[in-house]
Amino acid sequence: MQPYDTPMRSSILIIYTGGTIGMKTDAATGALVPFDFSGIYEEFPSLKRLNVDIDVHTISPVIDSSNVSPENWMTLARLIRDNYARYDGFVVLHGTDTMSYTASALSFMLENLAKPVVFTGSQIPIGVLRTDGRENLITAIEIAGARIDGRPEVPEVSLYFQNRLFRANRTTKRSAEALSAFRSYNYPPLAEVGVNITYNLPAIHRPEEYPAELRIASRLSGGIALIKLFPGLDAQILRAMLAAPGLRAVVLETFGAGNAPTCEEFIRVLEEAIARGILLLNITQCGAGRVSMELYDTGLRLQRIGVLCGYDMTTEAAVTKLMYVLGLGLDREKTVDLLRLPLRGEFTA
Ligand code: ASN
Repeated sequence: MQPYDTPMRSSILIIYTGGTIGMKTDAATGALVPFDFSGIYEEFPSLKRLNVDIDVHTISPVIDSSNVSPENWMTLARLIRDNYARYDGFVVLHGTDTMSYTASALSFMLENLAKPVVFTGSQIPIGVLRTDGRENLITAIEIAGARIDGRPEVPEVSLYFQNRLFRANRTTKRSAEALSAFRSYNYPPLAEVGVNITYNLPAIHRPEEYPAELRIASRLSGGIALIKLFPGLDAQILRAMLAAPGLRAVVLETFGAGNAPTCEEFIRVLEEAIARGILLLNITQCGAGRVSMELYDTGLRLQRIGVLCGYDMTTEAAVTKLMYVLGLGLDREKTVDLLRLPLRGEFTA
C-alpha cells in the first residue's frame, strides 16, 4: 500500500523506434550516432525526480520513420498489448516525418485502450545542445504517468510536441523546419504545457471501462490509395489510377469544402470505380475545416454518386482508418457504417 499522502508511482514503458530524437553527436568524430535510451537515467538524472519508473524497449532495427510500414505498426501494437498489464502508460519515440501516420494507425488498432500512449520525437537530435527532444521526452513521460482520481489523465493515443499535447489522429506534420512541427487544425489541444501542464479535460476521451487486457487489430488492409485533385487532372489518368489492380479504397483529397469538377467525364470515372466496389472517401486538401458535400453543386455531385464524407479528418487518419476498417473483413454495409462513425474521435460530424 502507498502511504495516503504519497502520489502513486507510475510505471512507463518507453518504446524507441528511431528517428532524429535518438541521435547524438559522437564526441570523437562529430558524426551523428544512435543514442542508447537504456542509459536514460544517466543522461537525464532529473528524470529520477518524476514520480515514475521507466523501462526502455528499443525496436530492432531502429528506422528513419520514412521507412515505417504497416508491419511495423503491427509490431508496435503487439508490443503494447503484451506489456499492457505491466505498465501504466507508454511513450513511443518516433521519427517526426511519419509520426502522425503511425500514431493515427495505432489509435485505431488499440481497440479498447484505456491507458496513455504518448508519441513524441524531435526536430533536433537529443544529443545536440539545442535539442527540442529533451523537453519533448521528459514531458511526454510526465503526461503518460499523470493521473486524475486514480485513473490515467489522458487514456488515449496522443502526440506531444513543443508544449502541446494533441489527439494523435487529429495531427499532421506541418513544418520541416519549425520546432513546433505538428498541428491539429480541427481539434483543440488535449493539454498545453507552460510552467504547469494544463489538461483540457472536456477534450480528452474517457473510456467507459478500464479492461485489464488490450484488444488489438489482427490485420491492416492493403489496397488503399490517396489521390489529391488539382485543376487539370486528366480524367483518363484518374481512370487509370482507379483501375490499379488490388485497389479497394481511395482517399480523395478534394478542394475546399469537399468539391471536385462537375464535368461529366470526371464524374463518370468516379461512378465506374464505385460500381466496381471501390470506396471513395472525401476529405479536404485544406488543412483546416471540413467537407460538407451539400454546400455546393460541385460537392453534391460527389455525394449523389456515393462518395463517402470524411468530414474534418486528416489525410493520416483517413488512410489509416481505411486500412483498419477494411482489415476487419466485414461486409460492405458494415464497412461503410464504420467509415461513417468516428471510431476514436478522428472527426467531428
Ligand atoms: N527523418 C526523421 C524521421 O522521421 C525526421 C525526424 O525525426 N525529425 O525519422
